[in-house]
Amino acid sequence: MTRLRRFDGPLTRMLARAPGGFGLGQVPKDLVPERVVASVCGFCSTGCCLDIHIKGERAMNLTPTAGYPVNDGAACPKGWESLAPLGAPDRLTSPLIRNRHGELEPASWEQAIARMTEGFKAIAARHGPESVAFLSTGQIVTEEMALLGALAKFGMGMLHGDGNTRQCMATSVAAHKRAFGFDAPPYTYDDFEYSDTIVLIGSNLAIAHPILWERVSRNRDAALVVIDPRCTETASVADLHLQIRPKTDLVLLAGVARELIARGWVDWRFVEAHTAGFPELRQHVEAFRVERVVDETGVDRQQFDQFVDLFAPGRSVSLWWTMGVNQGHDAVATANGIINLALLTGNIGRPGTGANSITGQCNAMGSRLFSNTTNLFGGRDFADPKDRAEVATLLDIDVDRIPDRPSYAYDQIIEGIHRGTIRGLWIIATNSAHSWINNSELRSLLDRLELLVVQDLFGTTETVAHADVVLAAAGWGEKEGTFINSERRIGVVRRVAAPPVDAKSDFEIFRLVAQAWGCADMFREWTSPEAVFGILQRLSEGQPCDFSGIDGYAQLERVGGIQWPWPAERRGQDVPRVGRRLFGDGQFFTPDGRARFVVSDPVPPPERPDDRYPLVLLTGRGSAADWHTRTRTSKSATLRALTCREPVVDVHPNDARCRGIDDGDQVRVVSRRGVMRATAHLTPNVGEGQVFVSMHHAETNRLTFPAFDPVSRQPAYKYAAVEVERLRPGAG
Ligand SMILES: Nc1nc2c(c(=O)[nH]1)N[C@H]1C(S)=C(S)[C@@H](COP(=O)(O)OP(=O)(O)OC[C@H]3O[C@@H](n4cnc5c(=O)[nH]c(N)nc54)[C@H](O)[C@@H]3O)O[C@H]1N2
Ligand SMILES: Nc1nc2c(c(=O)[nH]1)N[C@H]1C(S)=C(S)[C@@H](COP(=O)(O)OP(=O)(O)OC[C@H]3O[C@@H](n4cnc5c(=O)[nH]c(N)nc54)[C@H](O)[C@@H]3O)O[C@H]1N2
Ligand code: SF4
Ligand SMILES: [Mo]
Repeated sequence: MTRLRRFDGPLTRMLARAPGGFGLGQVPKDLVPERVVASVCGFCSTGCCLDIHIKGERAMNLTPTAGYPVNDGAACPKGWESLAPLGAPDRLTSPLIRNRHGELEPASWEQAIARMTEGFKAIAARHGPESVAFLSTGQIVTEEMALLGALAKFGMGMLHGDGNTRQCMATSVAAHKRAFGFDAPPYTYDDFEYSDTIVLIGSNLAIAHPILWERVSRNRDAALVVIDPRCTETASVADLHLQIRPKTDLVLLAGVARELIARGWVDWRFVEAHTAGFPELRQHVEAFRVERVVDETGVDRQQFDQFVDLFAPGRSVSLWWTMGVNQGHDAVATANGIINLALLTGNIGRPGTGANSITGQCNAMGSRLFSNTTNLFGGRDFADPKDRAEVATLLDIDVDRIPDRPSYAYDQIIEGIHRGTIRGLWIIATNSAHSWINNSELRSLLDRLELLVVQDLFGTTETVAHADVVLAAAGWGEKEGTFINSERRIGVVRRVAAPPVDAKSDFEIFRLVAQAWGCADMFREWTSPEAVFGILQRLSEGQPCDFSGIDGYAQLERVGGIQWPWPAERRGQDVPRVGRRLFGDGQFFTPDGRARFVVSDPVPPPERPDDRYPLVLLTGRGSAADWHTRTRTSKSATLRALTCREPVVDVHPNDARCRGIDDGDQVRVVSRRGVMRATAHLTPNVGEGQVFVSMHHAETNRLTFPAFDPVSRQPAYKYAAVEVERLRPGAG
């Protein structure tokens, strides 16, 4: 197999050394930067690096960093437009407090923080420590989320805090822990280029991770399989597209496992030496005969056989999954079904292999390890007395300050508001009123809170509209710290611009809150992001994610980020240019070192199509230029020009015909929970009986059905029963 261009070729090295990046020879003189600062992108988890061009105090422009191991001089439209949101007119320039007339009005930091801390203290005094909670994010630097997690839980005594990572990665976390013993994505991006077979499951990589998609494109020899109910941008160029019925992946995966066992394509040496649970797997998959798979998934027999052929012994197979798997009612079982295939065929720990969950937000990986929400710092367990004692010693705090049980999950926090047990909520860097499932209900619950504090960059978000106190935050580019990307690479984010007048970094805000709460002494060592990085290194020591050998931000910057693990014994060693993967030695993080096969029977979705709501609603990313609730990407004229501003619903032509709907008609998409207006787009890219709406419209989550995976409690955004109706001209 020919290998395509690697990242450390001479051309790349030359470009990396060119002053201020590449191509500057053609740049007009007044735009030539005085200095260039490299900083990891603040949108997706790919973790590209961008060279920001600075003149005087102004960040003028950027070029993607040549030679950076992740993106080597490339960026997607969002990366290129990273600076646009910073100067947006709706940036918050000071905190706001809701006045007696119900209006948000500017306030000083002293007033806003006092209103928040006094309010939360009063609620906790009346209703106990469980009555105040926080919701955080995968979009601030690790140092900030760690400070927040320590402050809220150890300083302010909160028991419940979760984050938007629950909407995104909770399923992968649970599946990794069950199979590998730790939340450890095993791969390096290089594996895309080394694979003979690349399988993308519920991932629209071309849209959601364009720079990883580039990696796939470089591997021209691999067979690309896409498993998605829609013919996405990604699926349309696959060698094999399994256009599966939504939420039947588990049946397909079990059927493939059965067939592999029947063909004798099991890697016995690997299974015997490094796994546990094979007999249970074999027995379980017996029920998934190919006839059943064909019948339930809608994949035809020939395609099924072609798929299994691509697992032939000797081929390096990598299996990659994203939200089409994670956001389901039966998601963890499905993710473990994927891991089972990799283990069964020994496709893990070697180049071009792996059961590889691709992360979403720029720092979802940081939040999984260090937000101190469902896991205690460093992937530890709140319920384990040994783990609590360790963290107490490492942080020099009283062990009784550490809660002895994990937090409520996001949906349980919302449920707590409903029951009246949660009365104060602090939301940081997530726009729940848009992104949460079935959000009409959530919006009314936010109004029921005694005190809602929202910390954001903008005064115009759907969530800020419900706040009693708004804290004006500095954003990406205006502060520093580190992110961890999907391949476990820790990279540095730099301050390249000043925040608006009176906005403060989340780090500074958390320190002000600590001061006002009266627990600042606990954080005397947490003086700057880099000081906190040192604390996190200490917390990581001896854990699978150990990065205690990193020599500060300077080394990260010099070598293009470092993947964990990088323990103390590697301090001072050269960091290899090639990516590192886990499990090459067949040792997993379970007590006996063996990976686990995990099996369970598929469960049908809790809401099924019926006569009134006969169509299945799928939701997801709409374009490479839109980011989530668009608070940032809508601020760039370039990105706006690349996207659909108004909601569009993709409808199969056969479903449209029988409803009298033409392409471009105005329609209503209706579910049991809400209604949304949209323009109909007729396309066979959605399956018959299914429709698709992007998540970037605030109305989308009026429709979604609030089902949750029972293990990960991740919302099932990708299955709800709806109907689409043509609107008569003039009708509302
Ligand atoms: N441009 C852009 N990029 C982003 C983001 C963004 O907002 N905009 N967000 C980032 C974040 S946080 C995340 S989590 C990732 C998400 O990245 P992806 O998961 O790739 O994106 P989605 O579009 O949510 O879902 C992927 C696919 O799952 C399919 N799907 C739905 N149901 C099923 C099913 O039952 N089985 C299978 N096999 N597939 C199914 C959908 O049709 C969809 O094409 O993207 C990241 N990158
Ligand atoms: N229907 C449907 N819904 C979905 C999904 C889906 O596929 N379908 N996907 C889900 C997924 S995977 C995700 S990750 C979520 C994302 O959902 P959200 O997290 O709600 O989406 P964002 O728009 O990224 O919101 C981030 C907020 O933080 C603010 N912000 C940005 N940077 C900073 C900062 O540095 N500090 C502070 N304080 N604020 C900042 C932004 O202005 C914005 O308001 O949506 C989920 N919702
Ligand atoms: S692929 Fe992700 S990390 Fe890279 S430039 Fe685009 S948004 Fe940023
Ligand atoms: Mo996400």
